[in-house]
Amino acid sequence: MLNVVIFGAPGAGKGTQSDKLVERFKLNHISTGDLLRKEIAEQTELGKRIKSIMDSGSLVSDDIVIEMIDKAIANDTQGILFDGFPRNVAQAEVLDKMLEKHGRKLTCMIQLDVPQEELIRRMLERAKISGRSDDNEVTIKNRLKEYESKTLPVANYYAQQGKQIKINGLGSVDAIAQNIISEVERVSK
Ligand code: B4P
Repeated sequence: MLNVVIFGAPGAGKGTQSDKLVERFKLNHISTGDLLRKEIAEQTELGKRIKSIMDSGSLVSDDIVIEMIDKAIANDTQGILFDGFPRNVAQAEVLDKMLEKHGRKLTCMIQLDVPQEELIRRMLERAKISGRSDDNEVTIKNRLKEYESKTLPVANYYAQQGKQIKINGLGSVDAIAQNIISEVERVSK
């Protein structure tokens, strides 16, 4: 069973490429960003607590996100694509333990590489249609800072395990998807 992490800076195209991978490999798509936005939209108690954190561009606390992921793994029967998780090394360590508890292990981590100017351009472009309150210049700067300091070390964590696969995230969505699909097919043989 495939268990893949898609990794990259905010705006790198994780959500966009996830749609392609899910279609190709029939995976369960677990996006922590989407799960958190759903809580906010439904105005749950949790949603009220996390809205201001997400609007500031900071990461939501590990406990909240980890509980969501644990439930998702327990309910899955088809393989999982983790999108936007893990976001720091502590989450990466917990993910390994959770997968082990369910008799699984990570297949690979796909890292989308996109230069910072392009990330900012994409998120400001998305802001025009997404209505996402975290797609504005001030929040984007903080999200990128959070990424550099807390999330980027996760890449090294997977490199040390030999699980990291770097993909150029510039170019057409379909060409990038094809590169990712070839790599996932190669490592899952
Ligand atoms: P996320 O929802 O994960 O969002 P993201 O990183 O901004 O976007 P993504 O990389 O998926 O980009 P997309 O495909 O949309 O996180 C939001 C917030 O949730 C975080 O800031 C944090 O507060 C919280 N959070 C989430 N997970 C967490 C965790 N584990 N722990 C703690 N907090 C957590 O692409 C961006 C744009 O680029 C789109 O408009 C797309 O159309 C465009 N695009 C994509 N590919 C392109 C290409 N090849 N060329 C040109 N444009 C492209």
